[in-house]
Amino acid sequence: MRDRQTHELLANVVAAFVGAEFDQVPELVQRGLTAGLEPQVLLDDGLVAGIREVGEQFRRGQVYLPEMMLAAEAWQAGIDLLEPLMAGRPVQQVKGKVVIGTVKGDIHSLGKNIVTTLLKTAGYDVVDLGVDVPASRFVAKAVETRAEIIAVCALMTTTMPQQKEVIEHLLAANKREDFYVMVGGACTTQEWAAQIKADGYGATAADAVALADGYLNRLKRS
Ligand code: B12
Repeated sequence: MRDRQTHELLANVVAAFVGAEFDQVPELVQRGLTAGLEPQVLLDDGLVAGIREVGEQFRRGQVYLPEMMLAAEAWQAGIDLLEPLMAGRPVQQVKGKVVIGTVKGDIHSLGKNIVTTLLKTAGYDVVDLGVDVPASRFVAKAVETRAEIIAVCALMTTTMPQQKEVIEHLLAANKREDFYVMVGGACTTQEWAAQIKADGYGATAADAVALADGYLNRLKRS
């Protein structure tokens, strides 16, 4: 059970996003850290929950693009406090290589960056291709760097088909069996991943790590 103080603080982070009190976000995150809250809890139940609420307001026409951009800045200010604590552990041995990016036509980067940080913390060598990445580039980079895993982010219904495109490029190059492909991002689902024959779907950055660990274990056994 979470104590009342923790519950209140996390609710305040979400409320700061919803109420467009963006300068309060880093202050509240810092207060949470000082009170001993886990960075992962502040991320999942504070920052992620808050920015998603802003997305909902945007969908309902209650806020406009400039507010979403300010929300993204507030998110970054919060992440800047959390990230050094999350990526603290030096990794002894590299587990495997992941090529990651956000698909063509899509410039959302915040989720991809979190997935990248957590994968790195978990011991993966991550090649981050950035945003607006054409399907062919995912494939070319994975081949070039001899990665085991391709992680494909898409945040919009209009750009989700680009995840399928990555798989089609692999098939066309006769390289589908050479890589595990995992997909994620706000609008994607398990059903979508199954439909496009991806190897996995994750709803959170922690899921991305669990999926990657599963793939690497399978490779070790075969
Ligand atoms: C912040 C934001 C922006 C910022 C982005 C800033 C940046 N540098 O990234 C700005 C303001 C620039 C922006 C622009 C736009 N946006 Co926007 N944006 C958002 C918002 C509010 C939050 C996205 C986000 O960063 N979430 C936080 C992160 C942490 O969550 P996440 O990305 O989902 O990632 C998590 C998981 O999904 C998972 N994950 C992510 N990737 C992967 C990959 C793998 C392999 C795995 C396993 C897991 C995984 O791990 C992450 C951490 O847990 C969303 C709302 C929402 N519900 O997502 C809208 C949203 C995505 N945007 C939307 C739209 C429409 C736009 C614009 C078209 C608006 C416009 N009219 O111009 C433009 C698009 C420009 C473009 N071409 O890409 C819509 C998309 C609607 C749709 N269904 O298609 C949304 C859903 C808002 C809405 N409800 O309408 N946006």
